[in-house]
Formats: sequence, structure tokens, C-alpha cells
Amino acid sequence: MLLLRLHRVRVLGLQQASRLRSTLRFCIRACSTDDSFQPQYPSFTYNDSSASRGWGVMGTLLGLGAVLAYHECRCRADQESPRMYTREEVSSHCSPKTGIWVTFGHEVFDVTEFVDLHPGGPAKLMLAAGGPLEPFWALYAVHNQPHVREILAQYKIGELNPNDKAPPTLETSDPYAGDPPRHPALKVNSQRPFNAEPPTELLTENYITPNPLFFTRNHLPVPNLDPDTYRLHVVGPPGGQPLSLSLDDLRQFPKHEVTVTVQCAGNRRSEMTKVKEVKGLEWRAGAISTARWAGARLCDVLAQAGHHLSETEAHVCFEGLDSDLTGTAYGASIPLARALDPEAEVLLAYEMNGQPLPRDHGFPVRVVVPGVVGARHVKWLGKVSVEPEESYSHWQRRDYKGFSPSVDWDTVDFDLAPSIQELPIQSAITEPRDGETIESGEVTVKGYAWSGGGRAVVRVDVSLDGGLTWQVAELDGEEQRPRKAWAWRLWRLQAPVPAGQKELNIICKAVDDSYNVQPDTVAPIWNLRGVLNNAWHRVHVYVTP
Ligand code: HEM
Ligand SMILES: Nc1nc2c(c(=O)[nH]1)N[C@H]1C(S)=C(S)[C@@H](COP(=O)(O)O)O[C@H]1N2
Ligand SMILES: [Mo]
Repeated sequence: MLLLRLHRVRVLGLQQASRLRSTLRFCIRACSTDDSFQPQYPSFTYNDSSASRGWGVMGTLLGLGAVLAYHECRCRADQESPRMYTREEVSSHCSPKTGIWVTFGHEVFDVTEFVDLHPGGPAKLMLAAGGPLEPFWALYAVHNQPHVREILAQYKIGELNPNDKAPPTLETSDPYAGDPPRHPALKVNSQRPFNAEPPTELLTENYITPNPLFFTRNHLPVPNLDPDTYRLHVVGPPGGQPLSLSLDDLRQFPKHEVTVTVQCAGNRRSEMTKVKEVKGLEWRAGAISTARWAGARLCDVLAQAGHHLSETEAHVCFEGLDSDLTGTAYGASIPLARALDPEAEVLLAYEMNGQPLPRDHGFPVRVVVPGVVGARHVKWLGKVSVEPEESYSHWQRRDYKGFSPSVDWDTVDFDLAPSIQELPIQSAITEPRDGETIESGEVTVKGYAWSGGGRAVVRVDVSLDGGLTWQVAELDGEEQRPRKAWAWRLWRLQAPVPAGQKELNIICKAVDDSYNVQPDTVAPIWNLRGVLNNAWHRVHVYVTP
């Protein structure tokens, strides 16, 4: 009886908590893979003191209920030895049908009943269903408090079998065996080579994408490079001196830092596939991320090697140190004029959000070309040269190009289309999710908007009625510099749900400072490779009556 009452206190407390959620914003801290908590540009702060008082009361109630229930649970645990589970058993409990289990340390919890009470929302908790909480809680310091651990303790059902070791590592004959470990929140499109995007629920939580969540697009195995012996080869002009630069040599150049959004040309390809089949990975709207990059400016390094602007057309070619079985490396190029323009801020980056580059993102050095398609941001950079023609790489000449919708694989002539460089205006909705059921009353729509070539986002229009009427969203994130708007704007619209609506067709579209707009549908921009999808982004949701 006492226990039942306590349980109700707990549940009521949490219901109150979820009602408060809409007025509360938390300081979400991002961190690096090594688990050390590192504040990074928190975009959310407490903004309502009465709400935090509410949490104080709630916390006390919760705390009391939790401590007593925890005590009860401990007594039970003392009486019997804990039930043992394997990781496989835990991972098979990942839906409301099977029940939802998670692990923390060596303990196993059945949190099925807690999912709908979670103050961070059920969708976020479900990202950890069937597996460990640690990688997720490392991203959200809010869980690093005793009362959170106490709530969790109430759901304990047993422990991990100590004989069940962590999953075996890949075979050594596998060329991908040396790939780094990855964050389990990433939605994997291909394991070998590794291609993955953050879930949209997490993508726009932070203006700066935490390194472990930054989307990853690899064409080949990740090379394992020794920073002490690493050298960057810069070919000199005819008669000039080639450079062979160590990491320390690169650090001698003035350090330049810039916030840049990287987007893969295949972002939102999955919507193109719905029109007609395309060749490529099924990226949703998460093949885009933003980081603060630091390194030497490419123009400074090229100048040191004796290069200067030439009268004739010229290109700077980049080669990665990742290669396939035939020894062919990843490669790409950009026009020399962009590379030499100090205002274009092209970097040879060795830091990402204040850390050395993670292995997946090009350790120890990558190119960052602000405003330009991801494919030119060559990772694991080994060689830079200035050539009269574009790179001969497959990825420069036989991929990453756009075509008319009627061109197919029999008629395509890759030589006729220019390689993609600056990307067009883009935007997408990250919240609510397609197919979700939302409460009537008020809806919050969130998303990102970005344009290539340094063009600033000047407006984001949102429609709740399939495009009949539009409301202008509020732009968050850093102010953009004219002609150097290299990073995205996050945006949000809080609006009443039109009365009597059972469903909403939510759309977003952005405008850049050249007044470029997005096309309304995918079909007229469909292309056989599925690149450059920037059609209006649409999300269909249901409204609870
Ligand atoms: C069974 C597992 C979990 C438990 C028991 C739990 C518990 C909680 C509690 C008690 C809070 C409120 C904390 C406070 O303000 O004092 C909270 C907030 C939050 N949790 Fe969790 N959590 C779990 C899993 C997760 C996961 C896996 C994620 C992310 C992927 C997550 C994301 C969040 C976020 C973003 C908030 C802040 C909510 C807001 O801003 O309104 N949680 N969680
Ligand atoms: N060396 C090398 N560089 C590369 C790639 C690659 O496979 N190898 N992929 C490119 C592509 S297509 C994209 S979209 C970006 C992705 O960068 P990220 O993985 O850091 O997000 O890296 C580019 N640079
Ligand atoms: Mo890409």
C-alpha cells in the first residue's frame, strides 16, 4: 500500500515534469569521445526561474519517493542474488511490445513504464533502448545527478552476466577492422565503408554538432596515421621547392578558426528515391553538421610553396591517405582562385571543436572548404598540388555532378556537367518527426537552414497547412557575416495548432541573401545520382483530439 502510494507520487511528479518541459530549457553539454564533459557553446539555458522552482519541488517529491523505493529495491536485492542477463537478451528488448530494457554499468533495467514519463521525451530515451545508457548520458550532463540515478535504480531487474564479454571485434583480415569505435546514436547507412548520420532528434539540439554525432561519410577504410611521422606533401610550382610539412610545421602557420557547416551532396537522397530509384546511400536529412574548425589557411601554405594566382585556369588537387585495394586514394579539387583567396578561409584543419580531429573526420589533417560541398573537404590529407585541370579522381569527374531528370545511366555523359562546388539553399524540419502524433494546442517546429558560397539565410517560411499559408520562423544561432555565412542557422516556430485539425502537413523553405529559393517538389530536380535535393521539406503529423 505504502509502495503503491509512493509509486503514484513518482508518476505524478513526472507528469508535472513533462508539463513543465515546454517552458524549460536545459543547459545541454556536449562532450568528446573520451567521456570528459566539455561545455561547448550551450545553446540552451534556464530561462524561467519559476519553472526551476517547480523542478525543485518536483525534485524533492521525486527524491523522497525514489529514495524510499530505492531502499525497498535494495532490500529485495539483498535477499536474493540478482538475475543474470546476456547483452543479446537486453538488445532484444527494444520496443513497447518486447518491453524496453537498458543497461548502466553492469546493471540491467526494465524502463518500459518510464518511457512516457521521461522529462526529455520518449523519443530520446528510445535511442538507447536495448543497449547501454552511458554514450547518451555522456551527451546530456543533466543525468549526472543523484536523483536521476535513483529513478533508474527503481527499474532494476538484474545484472549483465559477467561471462558475456563486450561484442567481439572485427576480423583482422577485414580492411575495416581498424576503423574507430562510433557513437551508438548514429543512424548507420552503411557499416563498411562507414556512413552514418545523427538522428534528427539530436541534430539541431546544438548549434555546434558534438564531434561524436557529426555525420560521417567515408568511401574507404579509415587510415591509421601516426601524428609523429605524418607529412603533408605540397608540390611546388615549376622550378620551385616542394614542401614536406609535419604537424608541427603546420602549426607554425597563423592559426585560423572558423565555424563551417559541412553537407554531403547526397543529403535527403531518401526523398528522391521515393520519386524514382537512384544509385546511392539512403541519407535522410542528417548528412549535414556544423563544427568549429581550426588550422592553417591553405592560401598561406600555398604562398610558402611559391604558388600565386595564374592567368590561366588552375585547380588545387587534394589526395587523401585512404585508399582502396588497388591503392587508389580518395581525391578532389577546388579552383585555385578560391584556394588563394584569404576571404574564402579554406583551411588545412587539425582541430574540430577544440579537439584534434577524430579519426572518422580526417585525423590528423583535412581540408575544410567553407560554402562548398562535403566531397571537396578531403580528409586524411596527404598531398596538395596545383594543376591546369581538375582532379582526375573518380569522385571529381564521375560522381558529385547534377543532371536533367530525364538523363539515365545509358545516356549520362559525366564530362558534360560541371563538378558540384558551392551548394544551393537548403532547409529541413528536425522536429516534429514525420508520422509523429503531437498534442493539440501549440506546436513547436524546429529545423536548420543553410546556403552554399557564404550566402546568408535571410528567412525561413513554415506552413502548417501544406503550403496554403506561411509563417516566418525565428532564426537562432550565430549571426552571419556578409558573403561569409559559412554555417547554418537553426530556426524554430511556435504556433497554435489550427483548431479542429486532425493532421498537419508541415513544410519549410528558406531564402538566402541572393533571394535564391528552394523548389517546391523533388520530381523536377530528380537526378540519377540522387544529389542536390533541396526541395521543400515536408513532415506529416497527427494531432491528438
Ligand atoms: C532510462 C533512461 C533514462 C532516465 C531514467 C532518464 C531520466 C531523466 C530525468 C530524471 C530527467 C530530468 C532531469 C532533471 O532535470 O533533473 C531527464 C532529462 C533529459 N533526458 Fe533523460 N533519462 C534517460 C534516458 C535518456 C536518453 C537515452 C536521452 C538521450 C538520448 C535522454 C535525454 C534527456 C534530455 C535531453 C533531457 C532534458 C529534458 C528537457 O530539456 O526538457 N535521456 N532524463
Ligand atoms: N579522404 C577522404 N576524404 C573525404 C571523403 C572520403 O571518403 N575520403 N568523403 C568526402 C565526402 S563525400 C564528404 S560528404 C565529407 C564528409 O565529411 P565527414 O565524414 O567529416 O562528415 O568528407 C569528404 N572527404
Ligand atoms: Mo559526400
